[in-house]
Amino acid sequence: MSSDLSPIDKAKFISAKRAAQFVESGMKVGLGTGSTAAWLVRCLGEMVRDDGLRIKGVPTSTRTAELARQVGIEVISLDEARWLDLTIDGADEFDGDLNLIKGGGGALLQEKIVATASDQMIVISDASKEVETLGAFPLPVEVIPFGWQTTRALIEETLVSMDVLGRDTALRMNGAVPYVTDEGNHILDLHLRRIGNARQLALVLNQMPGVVENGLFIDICDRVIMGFADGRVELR
Ligand code: ABF
Repeated sequence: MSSDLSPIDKAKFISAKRAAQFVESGMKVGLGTGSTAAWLVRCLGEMVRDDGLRIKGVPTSTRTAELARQVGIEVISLDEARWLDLTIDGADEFDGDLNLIKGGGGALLQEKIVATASDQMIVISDASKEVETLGAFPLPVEVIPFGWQTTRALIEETLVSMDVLGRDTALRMNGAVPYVTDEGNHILDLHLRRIGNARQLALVLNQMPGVVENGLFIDICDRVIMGFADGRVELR
């Protein structure tokens, strides 16, 4: 790890390095998306190169697939793997029940599919992701392009009856054009500020026609490894 890393990058690296110790040869491993997960992929690549680690990696985005191949990890599809021993991924927020908000990186759909097809999911993060109550981070919701504005209006109507503080929604942009996910969908970011009942909101959102998936990961994460720039880790 180069010494000129920022404190937050050091913290992310420390959490990723500790999580990599849970990976053993022969495992099929879900590889997350985002800057923290990128540190994990690099750590595993080093273990493949220097320690003879033998794993098969299932990426959760095209950019993770590219990085995994670059560092020498054998990449297979989820369907080739069928089931995974372990998925390690980042998060945007986690609460005391280890429920998560994910999707800031735009990969929530593949991340949730891969994480739920795993015996265990470990989240790696710096300390800034730990929250009392989910919601300060805008909740990503993946919607199909067809009728997305109608879907957005339906979501806003539904939010009126939900236990949330904020109700603003925004189409995620990529510069001047709407952001497009690996599956060709759009993302609506819900600025809810505080989510009183994440479990209920996750169910309601996914009942709505036009909604593909939402960034609330309820009862999926088994363990969080939080890293600190001074080298410490805390497990949750
Ligand atoms: C990904 O990692 C996303 O679900 C989440 O939004 C992101 C966190 O990004 P970072 O690790 O760069 O803080 O799993």
